[in-house]
Amino acid sequence: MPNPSPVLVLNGPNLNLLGLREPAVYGTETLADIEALCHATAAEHGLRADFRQSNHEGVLIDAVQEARTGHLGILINPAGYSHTSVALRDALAAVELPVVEVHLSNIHRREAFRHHSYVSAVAATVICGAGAHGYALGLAHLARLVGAAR
Ligand code: CA2
Repeated sequence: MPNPSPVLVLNGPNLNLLGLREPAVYGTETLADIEALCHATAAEHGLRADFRQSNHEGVLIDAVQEARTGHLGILINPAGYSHTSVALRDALAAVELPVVEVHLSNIHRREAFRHHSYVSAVAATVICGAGAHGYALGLAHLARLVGAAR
C-alpha cells in the first residue's frame, strides 16, 4: 500500500527505560524493540504506526488532541498516568477515535494502586499482561476497530 493510514501508538512515562531495568516485571525488550514490532504489525494490517513516547503529561495530551486530524485510532500505554490522570482520560474521550489501552504487565496482579486506570473507561479495549506482544494484539484489534484489518 503506497500511503497507509496512521494510527497513534503513544507511550507514557518511564517506558523509555524498558529493557534497562526491572526485566522481571516488564520483560527484556526495549522500547525500540516494541517500536519495530509496532511498525511491522501495523504494516501487516495496512496501517502505519506513528510511534511516540513522552515522560510529560501535557505532551501526551497534545499528541492525543493532534491525532484528531489524520489518525484513525490510538493504541496507548499510559504507564503511570493510567492511575492518576483525569486530564489524559478527558483528552482521549474528547478525541472521538477508537482507543485501545495496553499494559505490559498484568496490573491486576500488582499493587492495589495499579488496579484502577482512568483510561479504561474511555478505551474500547484493554489488554494487559501479554508483555510486548500486547502491542501487536492491540494493533491487530485496532485495525479491526478502524475497519482496516485484513
Ligand atoms: O505494565 C505496564 O505497561 C505499565 O503501564 C507500566 C508502567 C506502570 O506504572 C503501570 O502501572 C503498568 C511503568 C512504565 C515503565 O516503567 C519502568 C520503570 C523502570 C524500568 C523499566 C520500566
